[in-house]
Amino acid sequence: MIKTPLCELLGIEYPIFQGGMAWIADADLAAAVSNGGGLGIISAMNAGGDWLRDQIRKAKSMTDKPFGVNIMLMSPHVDEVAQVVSEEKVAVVTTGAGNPTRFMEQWIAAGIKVIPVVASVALAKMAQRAGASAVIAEGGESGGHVGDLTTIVLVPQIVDAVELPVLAAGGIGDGRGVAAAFMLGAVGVQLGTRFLVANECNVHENYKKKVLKAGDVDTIMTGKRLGHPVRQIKNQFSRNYFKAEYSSISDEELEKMGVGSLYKAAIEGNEKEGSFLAGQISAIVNKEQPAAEIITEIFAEAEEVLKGAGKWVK
Ligand code: TUI
Repeated sequence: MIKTPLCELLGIEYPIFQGGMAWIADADLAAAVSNGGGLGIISAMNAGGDWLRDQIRKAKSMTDKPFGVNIMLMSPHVDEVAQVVSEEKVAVVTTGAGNPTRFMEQWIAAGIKVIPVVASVALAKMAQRAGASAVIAEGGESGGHVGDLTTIVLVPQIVDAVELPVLAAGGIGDGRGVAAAFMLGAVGVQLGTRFLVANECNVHENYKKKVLKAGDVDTIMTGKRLGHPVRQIKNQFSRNYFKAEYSSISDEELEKMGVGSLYKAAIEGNEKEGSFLAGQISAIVNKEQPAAEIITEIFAEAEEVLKGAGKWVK
């Protein structure tokens, strides 16, 4: 059995979060992960407050276990969804793609545990000062909006920089990854890509197929020119976008190219025009299975790896 301080902090059985994937992580997936003993997370993405409130209430009806909401700080509705999570008193709020400190006092006053996703030591320290309960150190192997540093480099630096529990994210897809994260000083992990192919995940079947089929070099990073680097699976859209970044088109036109592309991927399954955000670990994600089984399988593997971790020590 693997137990860490994160389990006690949140009242969860396994120290694992499901990443808050925009247009993908809804109440069905979050409840399945929480019922499986991890922490399920609903993504507030670019949605409005009413949609989020419905999803939170739906998840509450599907599980008695704690779950979280991920707030994407670049969302045009960020103020509204920040208010909704306070009113609904969700157990945990994770944040991404920005600095959450201006909202943290409000969330903490509502009894919410705030766990920001950070891609740098500076933001981790800021989160600690603002009252975070833990931080998620996410390396650039992950899907979606990514920072510069890799997980293996970022996690130990964040562990050294803060006194909070640290979760590792980015490039983790099985028990070996979990064991490695623990070796770096993390006490928990967050996985997105592996949960994307869970049976309970409502993302379009074509999206799941793309992740299941992807090989080692099948993701690409786009968006650097506009300052929002994003990792996604190579296809017609991402290749064209990548090329456009190095052409003479204006920033405005480039920005326009990306609008609606994640919706096209996640909801419509449009293989050519969609933006299929996924992590580099897609290459080892090869089967669709229930969320609860993903969790038990990963932790059985991690336990084996960790038990054997001393084998080279003579
Ligand atoms: O946020 C994520 N992953 C995401 S957000 C997203 S939606 C989106 N789509 C297109 C473009 C941009 C966003 C899809 N995937 N992960 C957590 C994360 N946060 N990774 C990197 C960061 C980050 C980066 C810069 C956090 C803060 C930051 O700057 C902080 C500051 O000082 O403002």
